[in-house]
Amino acid sequence: MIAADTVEELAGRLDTALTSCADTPSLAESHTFALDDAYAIQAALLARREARGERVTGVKLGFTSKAKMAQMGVSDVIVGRLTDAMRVPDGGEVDLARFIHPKVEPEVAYRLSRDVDPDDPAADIERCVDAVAPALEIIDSRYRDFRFTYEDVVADNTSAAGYALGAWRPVQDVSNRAVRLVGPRTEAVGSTAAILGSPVRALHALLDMCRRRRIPLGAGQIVLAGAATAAVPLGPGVTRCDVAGLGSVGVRGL
Ligand code: OOG
Ligand code: MG
Repeated sequence: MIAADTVEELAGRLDTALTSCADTPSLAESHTFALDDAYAIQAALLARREARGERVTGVKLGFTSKAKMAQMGVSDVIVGRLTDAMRVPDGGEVDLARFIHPKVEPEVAYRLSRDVDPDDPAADIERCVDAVAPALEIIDSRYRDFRFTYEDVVADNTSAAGYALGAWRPVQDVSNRAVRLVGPRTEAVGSTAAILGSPVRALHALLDMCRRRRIPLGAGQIVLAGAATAAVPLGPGVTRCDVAGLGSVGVRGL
């Protein structure tokens, strides 16, 4: 492990990039750190945000698509935290000036209706979710040109920057649903099958990660299961995500 003051220094660098909307070079350019360190930096970054009054609202998975894993040369998902400050109402405005170089991803969200006990080997995460919704995730790497190592992106709270949720539906099988992301100048088409074969697998991967990383999963929290297509730049105008049979959700970049 790197020293505790180095964890704080690196979290501080990312926090400054976040709050001043100014990118920072990859931490790996100047420091050698391992995955455990990266999650410690992420936790320190979250602690700073919570000290400013932000409240954790859920968790997100990243690299749940084979394409993204292959691109990063990894075989494991990453987990980050969502806060109330990141929430954008469905159809709500997003001030693009708050971000460095925002991109948007079409996702599926689950809602936890019960606490998940990470120490219970028989915990059944599927029974702890009661609703599912189409979602948009805004990612905004704090690193220059979105260039980062696997450890870098974990430290940077997995590029999490914003999210919007469509209407909640009763929990149902959402595997292999067509997904469309439509923006003023972009369109991406995919399937929920890109999310680990089926978004429900993301729930199981999440429980495994949360056990390993001691991340609590509580009733009322939301889970973003991961992107169904490649991310596209978020620009001015309306960007919507449609998930077949689930409905849609949109945000308006300003
Ligand atoms: C990391 C975040 C990836 C996803 O859904 O795969 C992610 C990044 O690509 O910047 O959120
Ligand atoms: Mg995502």
